[in-house]
Amino acid sequence: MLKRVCLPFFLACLAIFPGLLSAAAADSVSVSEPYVRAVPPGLPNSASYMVLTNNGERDLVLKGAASPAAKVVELHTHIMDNGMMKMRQVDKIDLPAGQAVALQPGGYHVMMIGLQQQLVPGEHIDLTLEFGDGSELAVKVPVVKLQMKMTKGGMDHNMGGMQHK
Ligand SMILES: [Cu+2]
Repeated sequence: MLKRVCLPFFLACLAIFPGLLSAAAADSVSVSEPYVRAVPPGLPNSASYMVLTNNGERDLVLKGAASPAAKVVELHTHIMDNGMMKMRQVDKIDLPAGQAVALQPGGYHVMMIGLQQQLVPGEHIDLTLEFGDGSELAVKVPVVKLQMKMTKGGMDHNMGGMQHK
């Protein structure tokens, strides 16, 4: 009895919500305010920032990114260690269902290591976001010149002085 009810119910559900099985993470995530920091010539690294909103019903993860603008692109976060701001690579950035996650200075960022092109304010770079299910989202990221902030005991990693471990 239960089986007879369940199967048609399940099929009916799939018919109504085909997206339950087929929706790619990339289709559920919107990107707002993306930018990548312009850096002076000679500095090898930069970082890009954005707000990622998961408009779907499922929790998703950002697991990586790629760009022709840099040799290596990694997901990073900042942690405070003995009063020093340090960067750490992370495997993924969680994107909870229905929430917006900000990648911003001092927090999560997309690290661009070994720049392959000059980051000129007003121009764009191509960035591809890679999600946990393997789906990808292409983003045009404008290059923006930001004020460098030197703080006591901490240094912005775009100054080029910080080591990656
Ligand atoms: Cu970093």
